Amino acid sequence: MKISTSLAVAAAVSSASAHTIFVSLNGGAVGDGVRVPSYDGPIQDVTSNSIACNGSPNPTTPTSKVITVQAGSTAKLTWRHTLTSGASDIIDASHKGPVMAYMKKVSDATKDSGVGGGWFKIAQDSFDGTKWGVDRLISNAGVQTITIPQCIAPGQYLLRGELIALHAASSAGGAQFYMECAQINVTGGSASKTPATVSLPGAYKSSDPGITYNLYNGQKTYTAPGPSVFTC
Ligand SMILES: *[C@@H]1O[C@H](CO)[C@@H](O)[C@H](O)[C@H]1NC(C)=O
Ligand SMILES: [Cu+2]
Repeated sequence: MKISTSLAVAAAVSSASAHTIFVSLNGGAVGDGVRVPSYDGPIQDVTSNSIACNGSPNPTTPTSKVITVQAGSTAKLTWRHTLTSGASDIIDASHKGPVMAYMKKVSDATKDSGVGGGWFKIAQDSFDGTKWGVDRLISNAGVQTITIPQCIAPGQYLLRGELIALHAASSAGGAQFYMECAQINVTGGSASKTPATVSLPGAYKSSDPGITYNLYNGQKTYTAPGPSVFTC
C-alpha cells in the first residue's frame, strides 16, 4: 500500500511541471539581482559546484544589479514554478521539504561564483511534524520571508535561497535541490559577530539523514542538512 502510494506520487511528479525557481528579491523584477536559470530543474549531485548557486545543467543568467538590503531587515524571496509563472503556481505540492537561506560575504557580488567556503545559514523552515516548509511557501504565494542578521558586517554578499524536495529522496541521489543566488549589499550591519562558515559543495553529503530521507513512511521528525542557523 505504502509502496504503491509512493510510486503513484513519484509518477505524478516526474514531469517538469513540478520544479521551482527563486526568481526575485524584495519584489524586484525576475532576474534583477538574482541569478536565475534558463531551466527550472534541480541539482541532485551534492558534490557538484552547481550546489552553490545553481549552474550546469541549468546555466544561470548573469545580472549586473546588486540589491541594497538593510541589516536586521526582513527580506522576501519569491519562488515560482517557472520564470513566467504567477503567484498561484509555485511548485507541485508533492515536492515536500525544507526551505532555507544562506549568505556568503564576497568582495564583488556580481562576480563571485559562490563556490567554496564562507557560507552560513540564516533561515530554515523544515518540518513541524505535519507541515513542511514547502507547504507554508505554497500557502504564502511563494514568498519566503527571512531576516538579514543585524550583527554581520556591512558589504556585499550572496544570498542563497534553497528548497529541497524530498519526494524521491528515499534512495541516495534522489533529493532535488533548488537554489539561486541573489547579489546583495548589506548596509548598517553592526559587525559585532562573525558567523562560522561552511563550504558549498562540501557541507552536504548524500548520506545525510535530511538528504536521503523517506517521505512516505510516517516519520514525524526531520533534520535539515547543513549547519545550524546563525543567530546574532
Ligand atoms: C554598498 O553600500 C555602501 C554603503 O552605503 C556603499 O558605499 C557602496 O557603494 C554599496 N556598494 C554597492 C555595490 O552597492
Ligand atoms: Cu520537480
